[in-house]
Parts: sequence; structure tokens; C-alpha cells
Amino acid sequence: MTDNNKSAVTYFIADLHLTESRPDITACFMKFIANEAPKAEKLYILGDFFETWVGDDDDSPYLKTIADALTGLNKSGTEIYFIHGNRDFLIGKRYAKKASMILLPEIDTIDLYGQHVVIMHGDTLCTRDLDYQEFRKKSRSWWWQTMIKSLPLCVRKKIAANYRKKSAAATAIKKQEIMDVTESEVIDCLEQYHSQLLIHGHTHRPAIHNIVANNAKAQRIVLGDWYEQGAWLKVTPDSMELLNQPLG
Ligand SMILES: [Mn+2]
Repeated sequence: MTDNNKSAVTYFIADLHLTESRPDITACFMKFIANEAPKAEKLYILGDFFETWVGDDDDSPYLKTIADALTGLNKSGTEIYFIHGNRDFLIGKRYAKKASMILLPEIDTIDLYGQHVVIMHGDTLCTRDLDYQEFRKKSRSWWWQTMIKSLPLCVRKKIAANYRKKSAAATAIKKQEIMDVTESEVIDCLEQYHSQLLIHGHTHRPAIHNIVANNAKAQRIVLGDWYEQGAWLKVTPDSMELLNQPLG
């Protein structure tokens, strides 16, 4: 699918939290899709692309606009890959197809210009957030998802809104370090996958961390959220850069 007109550039984004109630973030994303993303041969979306997701049967015009923008990008020759976040883990094959995205497993490894890289949303690294990890386990189970999907769309929307309220209140009182990754999980993960580079989002703490894993230099790159600016990681065969653009 890769076109000859695309250069050796790969972009990574996460935590846009797209929602109709944030037209500024949506406009920033549309600008990114129109001006920036077409330069890349591949775009990886590492979760929490949407603020919430209640099911692929939500046929709102807003979600269609986003899908159409991604499809236009894909038609220009940019491959689009998606890993679920903790907000949009219910995105399924139907919407992925509409948006021309390829769904990847929750932890995946890719060849990034010769480097073996682990990519993920990042919520699984926050093992000290016990309440969340318990919810995560439940909400990824077959029985929970079957039960949720059997409810009418309007009920699911209400449940999601309630959950977000409760989660925001809980997050506000959780200690900062609980909300960040557990360093030993990062090292274990890089060792398990025999990799020296991990790219993830979720914590909203954009940075390139130099660490040690597999007894050698390694890096953990954290993508930025889009609450106050557009943010992406640009990777070429010889550079890695976290970039921004203003909202709106
Ligand atoms: Mn997240």
C-alpha cells in the first residue's frame, strides 16, 4: 500500500481524546491529517484516540468525519495502525474498516528502520494503579464485553459518561507516582521482547527517557496528549523527535 511519494518517515500519536465537545482538538487533528500525516509512510495511533467509545454501532456524523479523514490519508498512501487505549478499547473491526486502520494487538513489536521496537498504549505499565488494573481485567473479558454490547446504545453512552465522571474523581485524588509507569515493568517488557526501544502514550508525560535494559542502553519514548497542543513523534532512519503544533 505504501506509495513511492512517501518518504521514510513514521509518525506516532496517542491520547488525542477526540470528542465532539473539543472542536479545538478536532481541528488540530484535521490540520495534522491534512498537512503533516501525508508526509509519513506509516501512522501509528497508540490508543485513547477517542475520549470514549461505546460501540462501533454509534453512527454519529462526528465519528464518520474522523473515519473519512483517516481513509483519505490512507488513500494517499499512508498506512494507519491502531492500538486500543483505556478509553477506546471497544473500537472494533467495523469502525477500523471505515477508518482504514489496521488493528494491532495491545502489545506489538515493529521493525522501525532496522530497530526492533515495542509499541503499546502504556496503561499496562501502570501496575501501581490497582483499581484501574482490576477494571481493565474485567473490561477486557469476553463476558463483560458481551454484556455491554447487548445494551442499547443510549444506555452504553450513559454508562460511559458515569464511568468517566467516577474515574476523573478517582484520578484527582490518586498520587502522581501511581499514575506513572512502574520502571521495573518497562525493563521487564523490553527484556521479554528483546528490544531497546519502547514507545507508548497514556501517562501524558511526553519525554525521551534514556534507560538500561538487557544490560545495554535503551530508550522509553512517551507520546504527548493533545489537551493543549497537537503532539506526535516523528521517526526517520536517523532521527527521533517529539513535535507539537498549536490547537485550533
Ligand atoms: Mn490512556
